Amino acid sequence: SFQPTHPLALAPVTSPPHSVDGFVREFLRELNTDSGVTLSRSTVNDQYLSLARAVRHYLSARWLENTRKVRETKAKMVGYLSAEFLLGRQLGNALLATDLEEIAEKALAECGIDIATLRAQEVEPGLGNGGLGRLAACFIDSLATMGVPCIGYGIRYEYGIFRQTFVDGRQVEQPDTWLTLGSPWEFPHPEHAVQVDFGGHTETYVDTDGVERTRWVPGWNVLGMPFNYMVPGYQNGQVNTLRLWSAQATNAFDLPTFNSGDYAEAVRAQTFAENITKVLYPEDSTPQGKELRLQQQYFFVACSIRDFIDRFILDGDVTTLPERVIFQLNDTHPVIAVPELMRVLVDIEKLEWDAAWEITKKCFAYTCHTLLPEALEVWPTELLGRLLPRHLEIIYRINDEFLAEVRAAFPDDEMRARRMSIIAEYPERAVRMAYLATVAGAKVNGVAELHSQLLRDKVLHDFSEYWPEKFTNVTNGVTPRRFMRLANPGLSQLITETLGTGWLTDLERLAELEPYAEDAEFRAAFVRIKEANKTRLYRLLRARDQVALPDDHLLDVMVKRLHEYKRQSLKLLHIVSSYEQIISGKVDPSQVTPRTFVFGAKAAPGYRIAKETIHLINSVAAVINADPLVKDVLKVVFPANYNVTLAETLIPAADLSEQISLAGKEASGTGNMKFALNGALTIGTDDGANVEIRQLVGDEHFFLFGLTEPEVAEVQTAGYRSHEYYEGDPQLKATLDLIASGHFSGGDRTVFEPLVSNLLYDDRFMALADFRSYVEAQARVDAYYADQDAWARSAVLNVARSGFFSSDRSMREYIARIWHTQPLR
Ligand code: GPK
Repeated sequence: SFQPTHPLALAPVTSPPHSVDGFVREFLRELNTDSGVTLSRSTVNDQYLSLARAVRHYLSARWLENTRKVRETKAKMVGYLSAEFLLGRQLGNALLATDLEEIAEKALAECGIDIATLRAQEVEPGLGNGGLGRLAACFIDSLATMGVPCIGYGIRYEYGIFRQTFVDGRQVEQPDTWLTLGSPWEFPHPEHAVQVDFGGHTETYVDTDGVERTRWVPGWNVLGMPFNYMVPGYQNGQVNTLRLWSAQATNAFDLPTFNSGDYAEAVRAQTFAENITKVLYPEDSTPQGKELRLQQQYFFVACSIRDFIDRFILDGDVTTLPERVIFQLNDTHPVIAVPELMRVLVDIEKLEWDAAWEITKKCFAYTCHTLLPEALEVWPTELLGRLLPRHLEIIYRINDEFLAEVRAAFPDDEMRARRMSIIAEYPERAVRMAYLATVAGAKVNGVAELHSQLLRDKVLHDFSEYWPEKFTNVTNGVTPRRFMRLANPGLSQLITETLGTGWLTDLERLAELEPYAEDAEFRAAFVRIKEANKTRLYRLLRARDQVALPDDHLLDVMVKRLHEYKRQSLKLLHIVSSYEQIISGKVDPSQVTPRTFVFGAKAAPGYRIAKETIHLINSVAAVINADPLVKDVLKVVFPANYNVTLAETLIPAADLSEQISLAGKEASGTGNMKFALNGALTIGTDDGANVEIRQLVGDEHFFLFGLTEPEVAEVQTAGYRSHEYYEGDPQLKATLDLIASGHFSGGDRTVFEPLVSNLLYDDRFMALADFRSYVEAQARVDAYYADQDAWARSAVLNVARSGFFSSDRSMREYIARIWHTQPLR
């Protein structure tokens, strides 16, 4: 410990002056001192990095102060454990949080630099696949904005979600090299590295106190290096931390081997260790059960639990953990944290099993994000036992004690005990991670009303019967700072001019816009903003994808991961059907509402049908866009590499939001909320949070179609034969026949045969069953859009009635019903 005497060293850390001059000074100091270049010789990248670091200076003081306060006051924290944080670009958010947007723009202008150029230089950290990872990013933004102490724990993947390119209309994946030009937002802390063990075996021994205990004798280990990121609250001086872990070898190389001249062999262990955090698995909702993925999962939660105890339980009394932290399990990916905490408490801290279990049950809560059976992770005991032998033993014991309870509560119901077992026996013995999380978690929640209901009634039915009070719902939300203020400055300004400030952190205040839906002047201003957002999007797409788009079309957008249950194929059937009706002469093009359809979607690299669907979308786009007959009325564009950055330009421009999953399959959806908040109308099924959006905005302002979840269940029980829908609906038949004919594949009938066959003979997600209802709803869209005034009124009402979908509200519900934490005073 050291003894400073200089007054500056004794004073609290301060922020630089909030002025143009002050900012210029910070920027130039970074450029000259840290980048080591003069302004005149600097590159755009030098300037971007220096700008980012200059903005950071304005957050440091509050960050250090917050961290100190949490330690000192022993405030209870949220530990948000997530394998994914899909952050999006950081610069805009940091400038907004510090209220430096104007100052920085002027300061850079005085240095001869256009800040827009520097903003465009940032490569977004794509450390997530889709909704689940983006939700984590929204949640930590809201917690910081509400001043609730939270530490996000995750993985610093060296390569995030792949960069998507198209070659001949087919998806080709490129590595996401987000770190190569520098990473100005992170603070590495090698001195806080944590050792993580794997493999080996367990053994019992008699401890010094005479008690027989178990110990794990690991086979190998790696180091976890923390990288900290600031999570700034919106203009409130609060800064929380996101800590992402990177794997490193404990021994860089094997010296004897190195000395013997086999250099490659000498560094093999290093390569092996560093593989753990090399790349994000690009499967969304379909885990592949790969050993490296389990290594990733254990790696980051082991680091995080050790880290939390070392840094926040300063007196070493681990029995106080439940007063200091609640670890939220973002899906099953971090659930191995449960046996890990038990191992730490029992084997290392030497607590009795029962005492450790009481603590553990209070420290975790579990959020489920899916209803698809194939998305529920199970780990074969063979694999888990080989990688984490002690953890498997602990899981067995948790399960034994749990099943003993169940058998006591339900004597003579052995089937129930088997159904509820954490260990599945078929098709191989495996650990059901969702069950482990449910048994250990203080609370279990779904992510929208319908989803939570289906969790209770179906996926976790036995558990909800046994512990009804454990189950709760928290409907997802999105951060209005990024998805309104940053993405849609025009609309945000109009709202502020109308309502004054304050709505961005109190989004229910959007309800005050309701009367303005009847105000022609307000509607006109709203429509002008929508048009400007379209122009901005089309300018971007021209530069980015070399496509030119007409600006007088209805803009119809479907952006989300490519997955059969989300039914991009149903959207395609609608487009092809509109096209077919024109080229076959059934409909005159002059009768058609001009539409531009935009898709954005990445497919998991190994997901064949998804990739073929991408190929079909691109092929349909190529044919339609080149056909003079439909030139003024139909356009289809599929910009490659949909990501958070593109979403921020796309969503504010949309007129129509496509939320067309099969009812009962989309847990919540969050894109649906972003569109409504930006004044798009939704065409959607009764699924996920669509249900709540429709209830709030009103049926007249939402285009509902499709089977309901109970109807889906009924049709499935009766036996679904998609072929019958094809036979029974001439329009559907003509549509599928056109695809099958080779019209979109240069006459080659084989190219899309698998897709067509899949729809005709399997169609697991019932696209054909919903086709009729969907095209009818689309006809209602066309008719409604013809009345531009009515449409604008509905769009305004969508904004006014969507305040509920702020992630601030989601966080308030987690706090009240699950976490029981307090804002930092
Ligand atoms: C659900 F199971 C998963 C998954 O692996 N990845 C993922 O993004 C999504 N999700 C759901 O599909 C969405 O409905 C939901 O809004 C989102 O998680 C956030 O809860």
